[in-house]
Amino acid sequence: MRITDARVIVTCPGRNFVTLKLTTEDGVTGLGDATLNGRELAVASYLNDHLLPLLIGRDARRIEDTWHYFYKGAYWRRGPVTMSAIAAIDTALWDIKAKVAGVPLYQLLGGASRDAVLVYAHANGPDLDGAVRAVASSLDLGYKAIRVQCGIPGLSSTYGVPRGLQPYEPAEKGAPSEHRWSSEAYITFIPKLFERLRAEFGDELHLLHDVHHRLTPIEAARVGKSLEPYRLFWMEDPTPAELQEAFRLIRRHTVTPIAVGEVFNSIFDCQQLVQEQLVDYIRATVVHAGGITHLRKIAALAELYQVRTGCHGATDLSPVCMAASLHFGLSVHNFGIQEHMPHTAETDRVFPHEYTFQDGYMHPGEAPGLGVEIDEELAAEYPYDPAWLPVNRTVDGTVHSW
Ligand code: GCO
Ligand code: MG
Repeated sequence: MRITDARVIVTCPGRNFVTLKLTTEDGVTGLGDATLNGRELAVASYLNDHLLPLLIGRDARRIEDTWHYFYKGAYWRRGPVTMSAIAAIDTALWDIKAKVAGVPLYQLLGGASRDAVLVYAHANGPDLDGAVRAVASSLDLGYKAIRVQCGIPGLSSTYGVPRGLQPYEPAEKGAPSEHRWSSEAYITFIPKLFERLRAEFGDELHLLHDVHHRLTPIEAARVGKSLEPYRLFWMEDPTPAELQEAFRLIRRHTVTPIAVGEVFNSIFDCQQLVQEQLVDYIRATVVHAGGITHLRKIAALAELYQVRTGCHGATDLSPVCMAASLHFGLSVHNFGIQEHMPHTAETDRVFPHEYTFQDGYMHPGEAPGLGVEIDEELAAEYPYDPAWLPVNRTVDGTVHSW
């Protein structure tokens, strides 16, 4: 079953997405997400200029071989651009294989390990009252797990908190905006947020929080310790994970569970954190970590150490990635939770899909393959529109992790 056509579709139905569409000689099509927020065209070029000319004519059934052909064949390894491009090919090939078999993809991944996939919502408030209101609305929608971010007194902008009434969307048109940050202000304020939330909503709700790589290891340890009374489901990205042994220090001081991995691209990024049991959830995703094939290997490594999955699922990961994540999450044994930020109506129209949300859980549906398609005519009405993620500086003007 030869691949006869491979096309990269770049579209901006509210935000930019890069999608790979493969077609076989029998006319079967498969989709893969290749979106890398703020660096979209680098992946499009990597696919168009370097991978797709070698993909045409290959046997679409040889998923594992194709993965290694592009990973080892490039000589240059890893990195978000390379791994997102390989992920897109891999996901599209799994889509094709499942469509040909006439089954939803999760059936090829071992079948369902659970009835549905627990997802967490985002609740963002400009202040404590706003955060409480945002959590209440997510509860009304049926969510059982909610990630809460809140404006910090004294800081004019904070990660996760939208400026107006629109849902949070960090990439902005024009030049990157600059945020100001104070770890001191954050560390003092954040326990007050979760104290209030437990007082308002009780113990049953799962509460999550994203530190977004901003603290030093000892600061992160202090935050984890101060949040212990509020029993978080997880504290995400407490410190940048390039320095993996930093997590030993955090672990020595706190039992607040830790989630890391949305910027990881390969199993080698996860290895030390998993093997030393320095994290509880690994957040690598289909699109940025080499596709279904590679993410299953990461999950298998994590399973040995009782580390569970918690795939990244922000709006900059397309509905194609969301569908793939749900098939993965439904089937993998050590699934933990899946992030869910609903896409805009325009995006959902460009990517009609079978997955559904009900009572805090999602299901990928029973359509053969991924259960998501792309309306190419509609996609063409939304041309690429460059946008950048913000840059962060501490209050004295020093560049800091965003
Ligand atoms: C999350 C993430 C996102 C990222 C975004 C960057 O936990 O959902 O941290 O909000 O910032 O995906 O493009
Ligand atoms: Mg995050």
